[in-house]
Amino acid sequence: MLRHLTAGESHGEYLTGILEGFPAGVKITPALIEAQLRRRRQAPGRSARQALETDQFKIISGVAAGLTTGAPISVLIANKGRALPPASSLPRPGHADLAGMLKYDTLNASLIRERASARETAAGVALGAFALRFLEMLDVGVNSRVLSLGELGRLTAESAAAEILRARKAGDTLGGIFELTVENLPAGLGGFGQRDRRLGARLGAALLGINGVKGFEIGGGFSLAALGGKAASLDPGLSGGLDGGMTNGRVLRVRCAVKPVPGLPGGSPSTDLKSFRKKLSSSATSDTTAVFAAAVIAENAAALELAGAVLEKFGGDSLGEIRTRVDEWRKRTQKILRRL
Ligand code: EPS
Repeated sequence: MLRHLTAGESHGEYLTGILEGFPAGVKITPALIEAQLRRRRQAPGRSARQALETDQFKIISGVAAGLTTGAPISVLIANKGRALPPASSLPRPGHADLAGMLKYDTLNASLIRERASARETAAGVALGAFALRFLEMLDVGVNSRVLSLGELGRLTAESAAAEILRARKAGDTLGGIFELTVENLPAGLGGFGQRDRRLGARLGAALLGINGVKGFEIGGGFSLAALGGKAASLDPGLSGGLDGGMTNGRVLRVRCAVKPVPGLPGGSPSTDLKSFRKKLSSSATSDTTAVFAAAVIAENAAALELAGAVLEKFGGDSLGEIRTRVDEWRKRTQKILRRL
C-alpha cells in the first residue's frame, strides 16, 4: 500500500511530505523534483508570491546514493513568504474560510486559510515526482494540457497570456478545464469488487482533492449522458481507458473543471463574523487563475494514485522485481489486446 501525507501552513517555516510504501531502486535526482516544482510554480496566472517562492527542498529520508531505499521518504520545502496574515473575522466568499471557521469554532479566518491554501500542493508535487519517476521506469507516460481558460478554447501560450492579462486588468479571475492522459498503463489496475477499489473513483478523489477542482469526468464523461448505447459503443475511447473501475489497456483520459479563483483583487462582499456588519473582504490571494498549476498538480496526484494501483496489482519491493512482473503481465495481456 502506498500512502502519503503532507503537513505545513502557507506561511509556516516548512511544508513536509511523507511517502510510505514506495519501492527501492528508483533513481531520483533533486533535478527531477525541482523540475516538477518549477512547472507548478511557473504555471501561468499565479500571483507575485510565486516569484518570491523558490521551493528550496531537502530530501530528509528514504533516498541513498540517488536511489530510493524502500524506507519512508520525507521531503521538506522551505517557505520564503513568512509574513503571517493578520487575524481576520471576515471570511472570503468562495474560500474555505467560512466553513472552516464554523468547523473549528474560531473567529480567525487566517487560521483556516493557512492550511486550506494551495501552497500545500507544493508538498504533494514533491512526492508526486517520485511516483511519476516510478511510472516512467515502467514506460507509463503521464501528461496534461489545459483545454480552456474561462470561455477561451484552442489555447496558445500567447492567447492564454493575453486572456490572463485582460482578466487581471478587469479585476477578475478565471477558471478552466484541463485534461490528463496516461499512456501504457498495464490492463487490470483497480477493481470492481468494492466501490472504493474502482480506479475511476480513486482518481476522482485524488483530483477533486486539489484546491479549486469542482468537476471531474472520465472519457466521454457528461457528454455520454446524451448518447444512445449504439452511438456510444462505436467509440471505445469514450470509456477513457476505464471499464468497471479497471484499466482496459487503452489510454486513460480524464478531465477536470477548475473554478475561477474566488479571491477577487477588488474584494468581495462579505459579513464580519464578530460585528455582523457587511464589509468587502480584501483578498490575500492575487492569483488570476489556478488551472495551469492544477494541471501540473493533477499529473503528480494521479501518479501517486496510479503508482499505488500498480503496487497493489503486482506487489514487490524493488523496481527490478516489479518491472519483471509488469513486463510479463504486458506480454500476457498484449496477446489478447493485439487481436481485438
Ligand atoms: C494562495 C494564495 C497565494 C498563492 C498561494 C495560494 O498566496 P498569498 O497568500 O501569499 O497571496 O500564491 O500559493 C502558493 C504560495 C503556492 O506556492 O502555490 C491561496 O490562498 O490558496
